[in-house]
Amino acid sequence: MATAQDSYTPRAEDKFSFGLWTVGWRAVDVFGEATREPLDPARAVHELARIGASGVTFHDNDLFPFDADPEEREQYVTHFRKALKETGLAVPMATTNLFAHPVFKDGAFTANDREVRRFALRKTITNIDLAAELGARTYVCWGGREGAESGASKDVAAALDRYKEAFDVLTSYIRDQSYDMRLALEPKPNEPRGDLLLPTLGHALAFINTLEHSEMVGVNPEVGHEEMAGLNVAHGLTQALWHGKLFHVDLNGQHGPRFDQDLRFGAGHVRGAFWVVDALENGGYDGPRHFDFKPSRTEDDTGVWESARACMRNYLILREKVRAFRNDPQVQEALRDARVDQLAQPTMAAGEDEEDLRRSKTDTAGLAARGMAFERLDQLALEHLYGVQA
Ligand code: GLT
Ligand code: MN
Ligand code: MN
Repeated sequence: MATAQDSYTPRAEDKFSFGLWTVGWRAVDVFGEATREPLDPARAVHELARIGASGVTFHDNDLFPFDADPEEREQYVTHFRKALKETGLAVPMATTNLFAHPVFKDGAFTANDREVRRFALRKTITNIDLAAELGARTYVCWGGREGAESGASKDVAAALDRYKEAFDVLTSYIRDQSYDMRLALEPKPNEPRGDLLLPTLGHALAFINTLEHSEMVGVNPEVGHEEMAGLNVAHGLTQALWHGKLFHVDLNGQHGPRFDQDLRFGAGHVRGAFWVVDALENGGYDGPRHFDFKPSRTEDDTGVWESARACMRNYLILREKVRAFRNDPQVQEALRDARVDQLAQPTMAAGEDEEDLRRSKTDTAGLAARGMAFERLDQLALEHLYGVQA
């Protein structure tokens, strides 16, 4: 991997950010112990700045332990604040850990036990205050423990009522405090629960419509989570943008429907990653390019920073390829041959009504016989990706 400055060197305007929990992952998995030492958040901030990121994100308990008292908490936060000041790194987003502590074993906002739900809301509100103080404008809510393993154990309709109640409480709190902040729901189909609530972007978008301040709530799609559900991420991102709901994004890599791999961005489904970058770059998204990945368990500290750097590098490589694809005259011709431009045209002509439509004729045999020329168009995309078209 090139370490010298080249055209894949990140810049501030690329808006790359990383979660503290990503580079700080100690690689504890279901079968094995940690392979790496704990990472001091202040050191993470310095290293991220060194490799060219411009933002860092956190869960409350990435910064201070679950049981820290207010004084201890302040010490940890002060240490972090100092690193932010020294490096100029921003905090574009923050989130709450509502999944690690055993109290959340049956969920947080949708736990059957009311006391757990009240605690989860209190924990979130407390961290929203810190997020606002550090300048975060997006607050992510990943419902990792909101779900079930068995049928009767969760009254799903009641759980959705409580989920809605939680978002209504949080948005009204943010409004009351006049924080410049929006919430972003992160869907995931399963893991750690057998089945999670709001499993896909579509479920989340429909749910958001029911909220009291739905304009303050959008989505934070994660590449791997959508691919775990066998879905097309670029399509999902584009639909979220179409609804004006793409508030944030978690970029990483995944190989189809299996456990959540959280590979570095660009590893995993490479062809999907090409279209993810196209969807973001050409679909009007201007938020952070946030990486939510786990450096492989095989890696030491050096490997952690190599894989973090590679997330950004792969994004920039793919961005260059996407631009070349879109600017290629052969591609523009192939797009016309594939009649992609025609889709922008409304199906009904101006002033036309259903009677006019009924009277109009269609050459079904001619249309049926005509190929769509999609294969040539897709081959051009692949050739750009494979590096044989410049
Ligand atoms: C956790 C999860 C991620 C979420 C994070 C935010 S935490 O690591 O796997 O997908 O984005 O809570
Ligand atoms: Mn994520
Ligand atoms: Mn994930």
